[in-house]
Amino acid sequence: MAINFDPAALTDLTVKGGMGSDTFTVTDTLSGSSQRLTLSTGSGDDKGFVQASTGPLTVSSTGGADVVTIGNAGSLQGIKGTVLVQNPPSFTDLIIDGSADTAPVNATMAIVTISGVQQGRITSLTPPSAEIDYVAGDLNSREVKAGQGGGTVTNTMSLPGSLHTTTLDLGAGGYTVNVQGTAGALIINGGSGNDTVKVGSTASTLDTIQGAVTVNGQDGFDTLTINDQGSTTPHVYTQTASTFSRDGAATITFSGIESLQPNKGAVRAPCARLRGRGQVVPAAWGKGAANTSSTRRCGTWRGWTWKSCTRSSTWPSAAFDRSPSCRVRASTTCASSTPDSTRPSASRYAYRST
Ligand SMILES: [Ca+2]
Ligand SMILES: [Ca+2]
Repeated sequence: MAINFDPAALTDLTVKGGMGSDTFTVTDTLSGSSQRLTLSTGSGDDKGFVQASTGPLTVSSTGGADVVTIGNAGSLQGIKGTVLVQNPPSFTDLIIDGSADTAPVNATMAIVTISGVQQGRITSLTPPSAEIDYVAGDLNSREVKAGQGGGTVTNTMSLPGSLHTTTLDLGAGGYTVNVQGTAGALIINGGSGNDTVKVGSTASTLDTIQGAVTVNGQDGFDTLTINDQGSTTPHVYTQTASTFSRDGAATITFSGIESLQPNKGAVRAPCARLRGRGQVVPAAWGKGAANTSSTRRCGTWRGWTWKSCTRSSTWPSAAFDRSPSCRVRASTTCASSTPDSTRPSASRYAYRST
């Protein structure tokens, strides 16, 4: 049964769904800039389709694993009023589908803090009068399908949380994607266009890349540029045929890339074992009693910062983190910061500090 009303007579309008798993389609909203339409989907696992908005729209939920799709047959041009998606008790999968739009875009996907709440904000995929906003902690995932006109998409931050993935599908358009920061996983599917993906902060470091980044270039000629040349702290870099990683930053995984351009900052050599496996222990260290866990020593020698360990032959030992960063664990206490003349009776490990 239809409920008819005069939109001009309403200050705002709230529609509350029931407990079942329902489907809601919003073909338009109220038209005043302060006339908010609020759709609360109820506690079921609901589906919401937002095809158009003229005034502000909130799609909320009282629970359930909802899926909210914004777009009308792949176009976001009908979204002229800002849409806010939230689901305080649970999580929503948000799909933003502009795959059929043909105009070039210069879009930004950001996460901003408003009154202490992390809120996502996507601008310029829609007409300029609208944003697509969401409460970051209320989303299970977000998927953005960009249009065929190409352009630029800047991702200043992705959803927080290791399980909360952001997927950006570039489709047929040729795009430049700037990945300036990630908190959770970000997957970029390049589609058939010729795409350029640049990973790194505005200061050209990977410090802000804390969620795994996956770049699938797919078809076309795709370029992946990794910018860490702004890093002044020496780092350990590891590159394989499909990954690039740096200590203190999340791994970048790639496929279908025709041009890979990694720009490294100051480089530090990875861990090395000074004794055993053919490594030479400096004679200056002399002979002495075995180190024990309570007498770990630290020192420097020829540009290496080293740490002596217990007699244990285990490597890695509890004192060391054998990751490429080779950080000495905080729980390890140095008995001395001066060169140690004690003979390393068992194992002595080091990393080159510069
Ligand atoms: Ca719901
Ligand atoms: Ca591509």
